[in-house]
Formats: sequence, C-alpha cells, structure tokens
Amino acid sequence: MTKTLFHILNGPNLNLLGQREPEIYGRETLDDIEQSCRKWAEERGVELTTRQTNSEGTLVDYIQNATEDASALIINPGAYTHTSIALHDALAACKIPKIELHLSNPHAREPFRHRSFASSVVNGIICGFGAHGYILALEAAFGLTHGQTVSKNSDI
Ligand code: CA2
Repeated sequence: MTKTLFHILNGPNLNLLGQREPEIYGRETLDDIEQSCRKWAEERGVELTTRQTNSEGTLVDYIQNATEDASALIINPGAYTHTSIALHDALAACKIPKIELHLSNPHAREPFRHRSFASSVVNGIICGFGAHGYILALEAAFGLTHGQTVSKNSDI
C-alpha cells in the first residue's frame, strides 16, 4: 500500500501562538498543536510533516515541495492569506488536495481579512474552531485522500 503523507504549513507569526492574543487564537502553542496532529496521524498510520515560516517565498517553496511528495496539504497562510498572489499561484499549481485553515473566523473580523487569495484554489476551508481546526483539517484531508469525502472543487 502506498503511504499517506500530509504536509501542514503555517505562515507568519503563527510561531507566536499561545504567547499573545489568546482571546483570538487560544492558549495552545504551535508546538502543542503539532503534537496533537502527530498523535492523530500516528493513530491512523498517516505520515506528517509540519513546517512554519514567516517568509512568503519559503511558504511558496514549501507548497512546491508538497506537490512532489505529499498526499494532501493543510495550510494556514496567516496574513499572507489576504495579500499574496504568489501564494495563490503556488496553490493553483499544486495538484493535490488542499485545505485552507484558520484558527479564527476571518469573516467575523476586520474587512481586510474577508478576502482570501487562497480560497479559490483549495478544496475546502476550515475556520473559527481554534486549535481543533487542525484536527478537523486532518479529518478532511483523510476523507479526500481515502475517497470518503467528495470535493466540490475536484477540478482545481
Ligand atoms: O485565524 C488565523 O489562523 C489567521 O490565519 C491568523 C493570522 C491572521 O492574519 C489571519 O487573518 C487569520 C495571524 C496569525 C498571527 O498569530 C499570532 C498569534 C499570537 C500572537 C500574535 C499573532
């Protein structure tokens, strides 16, 4: 059987999780979240890589890497969600199932967070569920890669 490998990518400032703004992003650190994700993956025999970068170009590199070896990509692009055409183009070129993820619900926040350059080129979006969103995204990725979830965006 071929291996299932998911990549989780986190963008700028998400390394600060748990240190500031807990009312918006919760009290869990990125390390806590990644540990929960690793536990979820081990229990299902899924391989996982987790990466965080504050750099837009590095995020693009990581998306390109995922295209080469991952079964699915889960990405919280942070503020680049709302600004980066480079991110949009990299995701559009990445032909594996992709899930956009946010801890908060950007649509319930400032207007500048309402636009996402990622949303039109991913299979689905999870937002507003805090750290648990990462587990929801893993479940969604598993469904997409094991034929249990039908994506309305199967042609992206
Ligand atoms: O809700 C999310 O996950 C976001 O992607 C987080 C981004 C924000 O720009 C997006 O609109 C929504 C910001 C991440 C910054 O994280 C911090 C965590 C703790 C302290 C300061 C920033």
